[in-house]
Amino acid sequence: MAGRFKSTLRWSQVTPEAQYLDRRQLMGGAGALALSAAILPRGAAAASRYSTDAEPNSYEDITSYNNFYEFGTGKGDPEDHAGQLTTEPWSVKIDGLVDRPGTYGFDDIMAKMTVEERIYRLRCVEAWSMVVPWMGFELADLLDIVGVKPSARFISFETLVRPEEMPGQKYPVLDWPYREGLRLDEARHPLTILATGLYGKPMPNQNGAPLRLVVPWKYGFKSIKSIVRITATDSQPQSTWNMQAPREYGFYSNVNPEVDHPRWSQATERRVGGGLFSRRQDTLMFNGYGDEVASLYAGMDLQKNF
Ligand SMILES: Nc1nc2c(c(=O)[nH]1)N[C@H]1C(S)=C(S)[C@@H](COP(=O)(O)O)O[C@H]1N2
Ligand SMILES: [Mo]
Repeated sequence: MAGRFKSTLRWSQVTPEAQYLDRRQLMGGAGALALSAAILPRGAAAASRYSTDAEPNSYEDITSYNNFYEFGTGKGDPEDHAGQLTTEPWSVKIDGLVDRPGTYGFDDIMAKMTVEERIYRLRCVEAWSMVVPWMGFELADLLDIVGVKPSARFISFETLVRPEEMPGQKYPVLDWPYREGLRLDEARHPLTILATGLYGKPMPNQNGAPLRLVVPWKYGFKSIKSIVRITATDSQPQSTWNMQAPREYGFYSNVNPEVDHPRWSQATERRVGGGLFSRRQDTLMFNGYGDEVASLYAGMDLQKNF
């Protein structure tokens, strides 16, 4: 049986998720393990459960149409300028309410993590979207390694500040460093990953090398790039776009077709690369991840907590 499948095949192409779960339940522990080990590398089998089977955008689309204001505000600026960013060596300072604070080398982190493919929808607050085959690991796995103290309620993130290599940082377009934050339960959710690559390759600089957050049910700006600091805190952290325009960008920023941006509708989106005459698509609540994440917001007024 093994020979029928290429090792690069994604689980989502082999069998739908429901069938996969059924089969696992039917076969029970040992049998299920043998099956997945036989036909797929470890990572690919694990990737399946959370990946969409929507067609990914091309590598070209994903690496040439970017938001990364550290390199300029144009969609082509990151591709033009991010090549000059030095990403080796790279380290991440992990501090705040953690048991093992410290400066962790990127390679040391990678040595402990299992990287897998996650094909996620990405919905920018500007009302365009893509489908990206990320490589990465669950943020929760890293949080477990450093040990988050019980008093922590939020995780905050910061991007590198290096104006010599990030020409956009020579101007006060945003209040550098770019900052983002999540509630601890959002940070620990299995859909939340630290991405280290895409299309099976290391992360292109314009997409946030070497390490960027991906939170697929939130607007794209929450998915902070080129992270150098992760902090566990007991109070809601500042976040860049929320500081910039609090009426327009909330702390939560969950994708929500029913809460319009003050200056445009969020009901529909344009899939990048769809061609000039392609129709706009309906935007889905929580970007289509409601089954997985709606419970995180039970009882909350999402019009107020936008
Ligand atoms: N540091 C940093 N992270 C960032 C941004 C940015 O300007 N700076 N832009 C955000 C926005 S608005 C989006 S839509 C996504 C885009 O990710 P992509 O270019 O990989 O598609 O990155 C997010 N992360
Ligand atoms: Mo965005």
